[in-house]
Amino acid sequence: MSTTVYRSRSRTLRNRLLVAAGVVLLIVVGWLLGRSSASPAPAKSAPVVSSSPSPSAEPSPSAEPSPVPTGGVDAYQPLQVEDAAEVSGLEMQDTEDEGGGRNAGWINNGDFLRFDDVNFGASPPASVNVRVATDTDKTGRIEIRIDSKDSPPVATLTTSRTGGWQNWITQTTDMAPVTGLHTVYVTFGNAVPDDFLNVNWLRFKQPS
Ligand SMILES: [Ca+2]
Repeated sequence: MSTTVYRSRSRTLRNRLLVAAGVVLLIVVGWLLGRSSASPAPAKSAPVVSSSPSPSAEPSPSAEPSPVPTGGVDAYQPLQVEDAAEVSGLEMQDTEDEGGGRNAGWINNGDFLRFDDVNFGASPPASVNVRVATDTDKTGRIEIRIDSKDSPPVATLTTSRTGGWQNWITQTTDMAPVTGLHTVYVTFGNAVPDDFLNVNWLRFKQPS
């Protein structure tokens, strides 16, 4: 009696499990069918790979010669102080120098000028000219620095009286080699706080 009951119960349980498994199977099949019809066929949507050559056929970038930077401001034309991208501590005034324009005046210790994108080209300058005037007995320094106003100077000039604040002379000094595009800082130094210099322009010179 009890054996029959157990068989009967186990058969009922097995039938229920079969029905449940069938339902699950139907759900899974239905989901798979819906998924395959909703998603685009990968083969049709795959992008066409271009007929570009294999990477090994392309020239290696390191094999190319480094190009000379183009653009910017020509280092071998006068850089007028009035065209500086930044001036610090000094003021501009109309100049009495030949060619007219403006000059920087009231220059004292710690003042500077900044010129952006100065192009020295592929071969470096040998020297730099700076157009100056001063009427003080106190000497001072003009220093040319590259890319940072705190970098070591590539050129240094010492200034002394020219005979008047509008008596202009061109001073020249040799400089360390610089090529390519750079920010140029012109910094001014003096042992005393007094104004010591006027500057009209500067120009880099290639070897003659
Ligand atoms: Ca000028």
